[in-house]
Parts: sequence; structure tokens; C-alpha cells
Amino acid sequence: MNYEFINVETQNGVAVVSLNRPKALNALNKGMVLELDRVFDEMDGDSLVKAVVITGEKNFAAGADISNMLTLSPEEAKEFSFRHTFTKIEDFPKPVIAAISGFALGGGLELALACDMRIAAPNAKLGFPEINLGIFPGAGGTQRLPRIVGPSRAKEMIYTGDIINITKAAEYGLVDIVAEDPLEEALKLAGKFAAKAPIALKLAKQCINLALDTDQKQGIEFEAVAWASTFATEDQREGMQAFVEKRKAIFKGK
Ligand code: DAK
Repeated sequence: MNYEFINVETQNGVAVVSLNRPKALNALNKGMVLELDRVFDEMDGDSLVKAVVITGEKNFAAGADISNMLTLSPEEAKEFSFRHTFTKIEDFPKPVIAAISGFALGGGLELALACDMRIAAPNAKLGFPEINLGIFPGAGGTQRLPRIVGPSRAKEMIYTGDIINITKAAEYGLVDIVAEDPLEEALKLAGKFAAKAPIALKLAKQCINLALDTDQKQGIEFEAVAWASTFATEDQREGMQAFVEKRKAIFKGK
């Protein structure tokens, strides 16, 4: 499949999706988000893809494309929404890591928040500057940010619009790992994920995501059912048999 605004390359079970509008600091236009939507649908059905890294050379993404939004009516703004795509990424049944260099702002940061983890370079600059444009984060930012950094820090970031550096982002827990080469680090971690039992990993992701959405008792009930269902997989037999036989398990995703 050919794309105009992204590049996709899969190696050793890990797909790297690179945002590719460098002249606009990878600002997300409608076309780029549609392509992201499409590639995640394709990767969902591709058994060769076991984990995904989203990245951008030099910059992750400096937000939604402001020139696309200038004259939108409220109805058009609703249409312009990225939230379905970002929720698709959050719910994607395989791990997704954001590897961030340079700017991750506005809609770009919202995209990174929809990923399972964020690995960033020392030069990364993160923030929600929307308030300076007379709007506020509207593609999941007000919901995901407080769950990750807590409500007070989320309010500080969203009310001020300040762009924060890597030291503060790491202290806030907005960035999980700081690495000179975030893509290399993300590939290492994604490679580790890719070697695990895919069904167990998918179910674990569902359970953890649910933990942020539901009360603990319901979450524990869901976990019990999901956990028991792993005993219907060949990978559970293989994992335990390999342990008993003192060899490395080879998982098939069945
Ligand atoms: N949109 C469009 N173009 C952008 C851009 C953006 N967000 N960010 C940068 N660019 C473009 C610049 O216009 C410039 O283009 P040329 O003039 O060269 O043609 C080029 O990228 C390089 O940028 P600068 O010359 O400004 O570079 P600097 O290093 O001086 O500054 C900067 C970098 C990141 C500080 C600055 O570019 C900047 O402040 N950019 C805007 C950041 C921002 O405000 N981001 C938030 C955008 S609002 C929705 C929900 C959510 C959203 C949308 C819809 N719905 C529910 C409908 C999300 C909204 C946002 O993200």
C-alpha cells in the first residue's frame, strides 16, 4: 500500500510507522490521520506485525494542522475529529510505542498518549498549546493526560499551554523512558514484546486499558474471564511445556 503522509516498514515482527510531513514538523492533516487509520486496520489483520512503533524523523508531530482548522464551523470541527483513529490505536490488539524526538504538541501529543508507552529523546518538547489558539485539546487529551500525569499536572499543562522539556516530562510520567535514540530503544522493547504470546499480550492490554475505565471489581471479573481464556490457546500449552522442558517457548499466536 502506498501512502503520501506516512511511511511504513515491518522488520522482525515490528512495524515502524513514520509520520512524514517534515516541512510542517509532521503536523497532522486529515490525509495523514486517514492514512494512520487505514494502516492500523491493515496491521490488525497482518499476523507478521506483532508490535508497532510510531515515530517521526526530527519531530514527532507539532499538532493538528492549524491552517486546516482556521475557518472550520463547529459542525466541520466535529467532522475533522481524530478521536476515532486515536481510540483505534489505543485499543489496537498489539503493543504500540511512541518514539518521540523534537516536538510532540497538541494533536501530536494526543496521538502519543493513545500509545501504550512513550520513549523520548533528550531534545523532546511536549505540550498542549491549544489554549493559545482559543481552543483546547479535543482528541482525547483532556481524558488521557490526567490518567497519565494526574489531574493537577494535566490542568497546569492544558491551562498554560506551556511546552515542557524532557526533564519535566519524565518527572510527570508523561515520558516513560528517555533515550538518546528513542527509535532504537523503542525497537528493542517492541522486539521483546513481539516474541511473547500474542493472544495473552492482547488480553493483558485489554485488561490494563479497562482498569483505567472501570471500577476495580468489574476489572477483576473481566480479568478472570480473559485469563481463563488463555488456557484455550496453543501458546499456553507451549509456554508451560517449554518451561517444563527447560527450553525457549516458540509462540504461534494460536
Ligand atoms: N500546523 C500547521 N503548520 C505547522 C504547525 C501546525 N500545528 N506547526 C508547525 N507548522 C509549520 C509552520 O507553519 C512552518 O511552516 P512554513 O512557514 O515553513 O511553511 C513549519 O512548520 C516550521 O515551523 P516554525 O517555522 O514555526 O518552526 P519553529 O521551530 O520556529 O517553531 C513550533 C516550532 C512547534 C514552536 C511552532 O511551529 C508552533 O508553535 N507550532 C504550532 C504548535 C501548536 O500550536 N500545536 C497545536 C495545534 S492545535 C480536533 C481535536 C484536536 C485537534 C484538532 C481537532 N477535533 C476534535 C476536531 C488538535 C489541535 C491541535 O493540535
